Amino acid sequence: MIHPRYYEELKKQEELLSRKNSVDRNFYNGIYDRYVNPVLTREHAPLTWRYDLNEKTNPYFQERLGINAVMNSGAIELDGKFYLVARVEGNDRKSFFAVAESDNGIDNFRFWDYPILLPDTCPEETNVYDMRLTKHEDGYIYGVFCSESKDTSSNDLSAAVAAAGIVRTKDLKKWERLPNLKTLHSPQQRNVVLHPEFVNGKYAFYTRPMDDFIDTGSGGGIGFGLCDDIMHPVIDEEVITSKRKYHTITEVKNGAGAVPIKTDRGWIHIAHGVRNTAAGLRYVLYAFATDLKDPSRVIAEPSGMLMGPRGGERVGDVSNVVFSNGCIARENGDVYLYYASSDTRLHVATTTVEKLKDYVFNTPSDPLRSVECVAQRCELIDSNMALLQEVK
Ligand code: M1P
Repeated sequence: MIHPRYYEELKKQEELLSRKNSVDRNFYNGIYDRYVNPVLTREHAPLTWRYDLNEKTNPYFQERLGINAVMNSGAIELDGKFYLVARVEGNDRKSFFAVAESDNGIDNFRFWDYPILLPDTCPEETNVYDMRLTKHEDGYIYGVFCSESKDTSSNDLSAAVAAAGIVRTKDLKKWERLPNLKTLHSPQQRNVVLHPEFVNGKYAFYTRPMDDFIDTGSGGGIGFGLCDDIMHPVIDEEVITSKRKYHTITEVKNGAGAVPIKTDRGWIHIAHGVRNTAAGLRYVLYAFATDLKDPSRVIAEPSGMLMGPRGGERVGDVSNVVFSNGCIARENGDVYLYYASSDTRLHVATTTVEKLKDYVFNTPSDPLRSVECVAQRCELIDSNMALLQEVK
């Protein structure tokens, strides 16, 4: 017999899943809209993933395999539908991937019946997370994610090694696992993104060279490297694209986020930057553009953050974080940016390619010193004052 409580919980969940989302009218910056409700939370996980429904074996209807968080999600549009490959974290702290779909990209996301069971080709792999989905011009959809293993060379129980795992699919249902990416000059990798086009006939990856699991050490920023053979992915040389800089939002580290968006003026990238504070690390999103022919060459980098955690977004398992690894840019120019707040839940922000171009190419860059930042602001105030005077 099915436990009667199941039907009560199902009804509550159905209300959540069918709830309409709307633009948050309290927020305005002219660049993007935020929404009132998150698009995915732990409450969106199907009850069948969490409860044993059988009254006999679960008389108290207890959650047997709880879900702690749903966050950093890869995103893709297929045949007009919006798909997220979400990072779902169990109460056991292990993350896994699961597909959720929606017709409009802003609400009614529903998980498929089963999460993704990746081919188990890496016996040392303990945890997987943050998949970036790239519709590559070779015809496959690639998923590049962090594959984390224990660092057996260290006596520190928490020491870990991060590598870039690669899978590919045509339908988000059948997944083929490829070997992990090897970067010959960087011992660890996280936040790796596959560029959607060949560059000089090769597969191109945005990387994040790091010496250590948490600390990027000598890693200077977001890297870029080419690989000849996706079936044996090796990158020899990594060059730095968007650099970490002192006293900016990227001082501690940065990392590629969503797959770059192709525009007539360049590739637009949405990445994350991390700074340290007395309250711990603060993660924000920022944007930059790279050259169409040479996607490693930064051609515009607006000053500061594109998005920071606001209001309730600031609180969660890892507070003061916004993080994105998925964005959908539609044929009609609409852009859906999926971002997680505080490693707990997933939101959407909407904008357009035109607005992003305006933001990236017309926002001044960071002069890097307070005095010059004030001068930059005074210049803006001067021209506004003159304009206001003119219309008086
Ligand atoms: O906890 C914040 C984020 O930390 C990591 O990002 P980074 O590698 O730049 O430090 C990631 O593990 C990410 O999943 C997480 O949201």
